[in-house]
Amino acid sequence: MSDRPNILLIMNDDMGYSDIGCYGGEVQTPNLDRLAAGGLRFTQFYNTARCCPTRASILTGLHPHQASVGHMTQDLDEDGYRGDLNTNCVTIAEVLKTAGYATYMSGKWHVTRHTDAGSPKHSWPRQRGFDRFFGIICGAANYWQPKTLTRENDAVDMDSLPEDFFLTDAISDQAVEYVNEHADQSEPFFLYTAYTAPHWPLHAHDDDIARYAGRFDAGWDQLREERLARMREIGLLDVSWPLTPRDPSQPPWHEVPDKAWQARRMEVYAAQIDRMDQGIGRILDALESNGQLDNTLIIFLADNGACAEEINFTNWVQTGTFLVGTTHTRDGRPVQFNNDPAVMPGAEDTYQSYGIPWANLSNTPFREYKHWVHEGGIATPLIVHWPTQIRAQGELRHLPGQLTDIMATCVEVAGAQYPERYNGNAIKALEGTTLTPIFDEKPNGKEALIWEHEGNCAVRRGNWKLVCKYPGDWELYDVVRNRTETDDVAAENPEVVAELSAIHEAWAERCGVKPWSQIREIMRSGNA
Ligand SMILES: [Ca+2]
Repeated sequence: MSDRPNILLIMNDDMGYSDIGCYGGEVQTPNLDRLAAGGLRFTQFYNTARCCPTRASILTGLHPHQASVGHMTQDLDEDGYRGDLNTNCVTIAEVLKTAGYATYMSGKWHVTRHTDAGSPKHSWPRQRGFDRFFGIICGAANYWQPKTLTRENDAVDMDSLPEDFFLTDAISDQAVEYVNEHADQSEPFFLYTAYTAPHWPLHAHDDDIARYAGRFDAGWDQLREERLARMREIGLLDVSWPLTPRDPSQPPWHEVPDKAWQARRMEVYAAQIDRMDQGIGRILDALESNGQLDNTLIIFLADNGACAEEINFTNWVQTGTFLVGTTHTRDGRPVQFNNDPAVMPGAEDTYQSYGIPWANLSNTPFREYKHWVHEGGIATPLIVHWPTQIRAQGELRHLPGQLTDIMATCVEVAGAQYPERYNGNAIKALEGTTLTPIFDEKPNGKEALIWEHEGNCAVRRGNWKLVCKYPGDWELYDVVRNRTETDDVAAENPEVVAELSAIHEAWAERCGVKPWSQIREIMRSGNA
């Protein structure tokens, strides 16, 4: 086996900053905690607020719009918004293949608008650098019968799957199989494992849910305080940063009428993450038994902050505008869609989300959620584990980083060359900055971090973060003094606002970001 490391990139879907155990949460994640204890936890790493843009950015080392996935997977008539990875970018798999890596993917793709089995597959995993693929091409999926389940380039027939098929387990099992199949190969591998958990719907196994029975009965107010205390003790947060207030749309816990249903929502969500962690444990076991655990760079993160969407889309299902999948279980029972307190979520015949109040807990101590670029939308855990190169164990790293840095890091540790041309096409310059200096607690020279999603914009440079919630005004925070964004100092610092907003404007121009009003009009008019 080569001295160059294997790379295992694990990303999950719609999880808050502080859900997992080693970031202060209630969810039992012994395997992620083990990686954290044997490696590093970044406290200020950022995704880009939503599934598709994040996946485009992490795969390519570019900002989402540069890869033509500035919004979701619709063609919105602008180059930055084609909903389909373009040919002026390369994926990590494409680059590492040129350096002799074997490349595998298990999980959710979600960077193409061509999702049907009969549609063009030029931007499917196998055509974008992966030797092997198993997973789903689209987003949000029923865990027992996911849409667009695909092996290599072919649709998987649900009838060919065992009765107890469950997507989280299938993603884990496939990753284990790749690791084991690769064991006698001489080249290193890149394995991208993209879980859909804990994205809605709230689907989990009874025995996993049972482990959390009563764990959330204290309610969101007390649990947010408890998390804050644990996070401060771990050192993730400066003790001077105040906890953000409870989401103003939500009642205090003591006034909540449907406490049993509310608690159950969070129990199922916790069980979804727990199940993923169990699978990660099996992948780590496979690496270990093949003697590959120490020389594998393992990176774990979430694709966006906790999701506050309250599911109520009966009409969408009926009109087919939002294809949540089949309306019946595999054995023919009708699925009860929507967040209905009369229906306890978790089973195959339910389809719910955990909603605003629990997303608010998931993102403790921050405010806002998936979609927005305040800290609750973009702050993610990032665990890095690589014993042969990273001697520090259980330490925290506070320097900031962004998704584009993952490509830069992979290119460096693999000894690969990021190309200027690929398949005859000019490739846009890499935007990321390698994280390896930060592994050794040294600055990596990153100048600014910049975001845009649905008109929500942010720039972070030095102590400052300029951020707006569309269509609102710029807010300015000193993130060293006030990372929880409770003290807006924009009015006192007009020159900083002017300087950072100019940086954002120039970046938007360079990366093909269009005004959200224009993009939204294209979506509304149906001219896409
Ligand atoms: Ca997501």
